[in-house]
Amino acid sequence: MLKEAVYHRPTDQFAYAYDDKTLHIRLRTKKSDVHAVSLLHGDPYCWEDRQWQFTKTEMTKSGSDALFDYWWVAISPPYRRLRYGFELVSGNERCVYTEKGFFHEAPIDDIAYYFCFPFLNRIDVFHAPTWVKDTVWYQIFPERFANGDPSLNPKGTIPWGSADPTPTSFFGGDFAGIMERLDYLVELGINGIYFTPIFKASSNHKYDTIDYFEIDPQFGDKPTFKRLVERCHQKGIRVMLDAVFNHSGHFFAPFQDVLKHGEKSKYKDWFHIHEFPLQTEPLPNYDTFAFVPTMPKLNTENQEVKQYLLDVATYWIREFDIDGWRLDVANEVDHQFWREFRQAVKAVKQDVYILGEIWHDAMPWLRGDQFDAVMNYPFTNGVLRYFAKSEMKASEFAHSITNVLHSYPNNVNEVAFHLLGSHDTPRILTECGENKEKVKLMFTFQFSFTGTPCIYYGDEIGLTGGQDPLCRKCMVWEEEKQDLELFAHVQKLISLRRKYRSLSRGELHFLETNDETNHLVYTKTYEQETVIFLLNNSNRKLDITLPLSVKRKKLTDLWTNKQFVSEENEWTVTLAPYGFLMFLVE
Ligand code: ARE
Repeated sequence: MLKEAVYHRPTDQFAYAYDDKTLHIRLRTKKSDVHAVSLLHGDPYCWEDRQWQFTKTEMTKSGSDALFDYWWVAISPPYRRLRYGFELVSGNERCVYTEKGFFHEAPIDDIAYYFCFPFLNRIDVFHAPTWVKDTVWYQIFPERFANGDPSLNPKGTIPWGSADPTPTSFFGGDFAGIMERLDYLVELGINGIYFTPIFKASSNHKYDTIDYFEIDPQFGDKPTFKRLVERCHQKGIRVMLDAVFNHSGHFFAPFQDVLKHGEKSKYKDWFHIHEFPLQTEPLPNYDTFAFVPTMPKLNTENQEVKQYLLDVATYWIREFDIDGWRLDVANEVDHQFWREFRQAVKAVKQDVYILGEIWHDAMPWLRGDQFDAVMNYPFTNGVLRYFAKSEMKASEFAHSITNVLHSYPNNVNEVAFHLLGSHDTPRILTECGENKEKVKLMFTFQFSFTGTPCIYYGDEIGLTGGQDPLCRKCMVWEEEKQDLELFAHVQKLISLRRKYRSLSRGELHFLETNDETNHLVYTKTYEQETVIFLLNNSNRKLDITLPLSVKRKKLTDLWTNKQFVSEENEWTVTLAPYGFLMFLVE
């Protein structure tokens, strides 16, 4: 047994409260090294004759990645407190792993050896709004979705779709246009919209805020936005806005005041200014987003700034009944601000969704005191590398997904925000070399995955484009230019996800990954429902023999609704190039 690879820490994704009564405990061991793990657990105060009394519960292997196996168990300690260790078996080697190291036998004379989950206090449990589990998001970049009121067009607006976008071009997208197109979203099956920033700002992307309490005039006004949210809610669509609290824009009044009055400005501590007078050459002498002089970083540790931003966050919920906040550059704002942000917005709307933009491991923000979820770009990267760019083999993809799932507690995974692309990444059809069959397979995987998926506007009808700003082309509304077959594919996936909860929930198990044929077989199981997925990520027709586990079962092809009973003998199915099958297994 490679003891150096055995890892547990009584926190984060290794030990957490799944709900108010249940703890999940995980352990990591070297891949294919340990073949049985049991949890030795008991109440910290449960002694008899000066000997600690523990129970032994078998743990289950929940997955493997390239290097490790992952083991887990759910425990509901009667008194909501736990001391525990692990018994590991590898071949004929058996040992006990505790916080104080490895032992041949479980020490029972002192629980100080053992890991401790001191107490399961309800207020510490990660709670996210459950409605997101049934939400399919659609990300709208308002400047490029639909121009419904040309009278609002900013100066220099060019005709809709008349040219590739540049960092400074305007095409006149607005709320009126979005309002006109809501039924298109309902037809697709969308029930959540994530708007990139809509507050008054200078640029076409609005991430350089001038006024956090005003709607940008090119989009409309507050009454129009209020009607838009009401109309969305009437159609069963939730609304999430983009909070740019890491930095403001250059023309944000407090920054303008500092530019004008320098050290005498009453706002000088609203920013991170290194020295006066302010300068932007050769680099800004104040903190900014990236090195962008027109995006001065806000000092969110300053009480006035904090109060101002918390007023912004609660204002748009209280006055316009929005349902969520996506937090821009969330990883560069201090944790204390986010803790107070969560308290403030949840006090106004208990089930508001808090989504952080973090592109890397985000465990420090997902402990229940800050975010409900993050934009799961590690998921995105794995999916793009396997399906779009063929940079990964099937087994590597399974390992990457397993690694993503074991980076967070299961209750975090259940509300995670999954995206294939966004306004910051090239279009998925472009990433797939304009092979729409690859895009369809990517969508199929995305909509079979637990969490809450998001479609970046236009991906469902085959928009193309490279890195920002080319990934922000105007939405195409002429049906003859839309890929309606792709639309229908996405629409059907959404309807299946609505009908079969094992798609939006439940455990994923990879049954087969074949690096020669590049196909995947995996199941999603939720309560009594199991769906098996077979994905052929290759340009060749493929015959696959169904795994033994589906023998003598009734299978319903969810795409065609055909029913099959798998025979005694081997049962083979044929997948088209980039084809897939999904069967309900009964
Ligand atoms: C534009 C160009 C840039 C150019 C910049 C120069 O796209 O290439 O360097 O102008 O001025 C907004 C606009 C962008 C604009 C940017 C700066 O939408 O068009 O850039 O402002 O003016 C990192 C951050 C992540 C951030 C991305 C862009 O971690 O938070 O960079 N995303 C948010 C928004 C953006 C927005 C801003 C931040 C600023 O979603 O739309 O940009 O408010 C790796 C790293 C990530 C990195 C990612 C993308 O994956 O892991 O950390 O994200 O690449 O670069």
